[in-house]
Amino acid sequence: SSDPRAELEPIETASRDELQALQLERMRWSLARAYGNVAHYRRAFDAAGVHPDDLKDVADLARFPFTTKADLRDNYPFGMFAVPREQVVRIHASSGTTGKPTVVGYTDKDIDTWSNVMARSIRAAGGRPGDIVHVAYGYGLFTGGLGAHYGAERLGCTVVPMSGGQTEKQVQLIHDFGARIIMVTPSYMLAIADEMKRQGLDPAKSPLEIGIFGAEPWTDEMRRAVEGTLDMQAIDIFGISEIIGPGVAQECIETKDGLHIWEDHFYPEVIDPQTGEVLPEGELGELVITTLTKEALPMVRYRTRDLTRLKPGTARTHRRIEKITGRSDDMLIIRGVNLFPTQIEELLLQDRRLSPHYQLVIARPGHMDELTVRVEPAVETAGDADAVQAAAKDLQHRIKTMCGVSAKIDMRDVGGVDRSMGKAQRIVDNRPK
Ligand code: ADP
Ligand code: K
Repeated sequence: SSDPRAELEPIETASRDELQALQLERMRWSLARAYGNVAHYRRAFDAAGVHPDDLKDVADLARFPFTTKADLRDNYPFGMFAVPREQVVRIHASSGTTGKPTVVGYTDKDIDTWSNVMARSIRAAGGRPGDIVHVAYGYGLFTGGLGAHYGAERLGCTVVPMSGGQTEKQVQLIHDFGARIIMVTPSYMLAIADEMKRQGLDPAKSPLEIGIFGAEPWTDEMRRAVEGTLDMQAIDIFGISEIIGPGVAQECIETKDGLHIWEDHFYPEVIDPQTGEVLPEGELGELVITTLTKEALPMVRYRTRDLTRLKPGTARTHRRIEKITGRSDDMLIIRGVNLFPTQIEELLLQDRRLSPHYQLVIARPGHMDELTVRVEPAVETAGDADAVQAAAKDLQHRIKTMCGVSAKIDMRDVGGVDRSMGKAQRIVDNRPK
């Protein structure tokens, strides 16, 4: 049908009252199972002096303790599971830059739930049964590839399970198969677009109409650049392995303004990261999520460390989170000034002489941290040494005036900034450990 809203699931447009009644019922179930089946939760609830029966209203959730990544590490690998290991049909693990990975598990029903929320997400992004969906998120322990894959299949699409890497082949298959939708990190999309140009193809003429981009922060400037270069819609998807993987929240193609968090499965709160207090809707803070239906790995008030604010729903009544441009872990403090990598991304995309590929290198040659921004010129500018030098100088100046930080610019040749096939590594920390 021509009206995409005609295809919404009833729960997507349920009234707030209906949704909240469902949330309360499911939250009770989830807290009781966490308390009954997971030693960690029993200890934590007891220590906080709360019991699942204390939950009379969804707002009572604020009395329950938070769960953090450290809790998952302490219970590595399977200690947080709420079902016998034999009922776990799938394991994934999130990267974790240091030490042990964070392990997550799914029952058969969890995989079904995940497929459904991912199908709903792809549909909200404009996907339809019959579409060819090219999945360039990595397959494997990372949740991106298989999450996208199961969701696209559930929606009734034709899935191309390409995974990350083999960039030349990505380009070939996108064109030969006529993919309408690509699911990939925004940073790797840029690398694929560069490869199209290298092969003499005009990215705007590619068959792609919709990109479902997530797994890393990206800015509205990046959205405009990608939409312009590839003549496609760039839509944001948010996920986190501990909660389920991709498909926790999704921007819809109708508004492209904030991501609906699928509240029938994931209950959001935004807290003050310092005090832990729940903030009123609309205020900026740390996103905390409680799973309402997960069997294998219930998460109670999981601290995502992602910074955002809650906004009301639209035609879809599920509330939205504002586009996430920073995670507290990625915040640099350079001589007392806070800086998120996406602030640099924004500046780069405002200058046509520069490419959007970048990394922030932190070193401590003496007592103070020093920031070097590693960038490269746009292909069109690379041959003009004076223009490149001028662009570097302007960038340094704008970083100082817009972000308040003094930075050196390390201008590389085209292709000189490391490309990632998945999540971009924006920060290179060379400080002594
Ligand atoms: P990790 O990155 O911790 O190894 P995950 O693969 O589970 O593990 O990644 C989840 C994190 O990725 C989120 O907490 C968030 O920081 C980031 N992320 C995922 N999707 C988005 C998005 N659309 N925008 C910004 N950040 C995102
Ligand atoms: K196109």
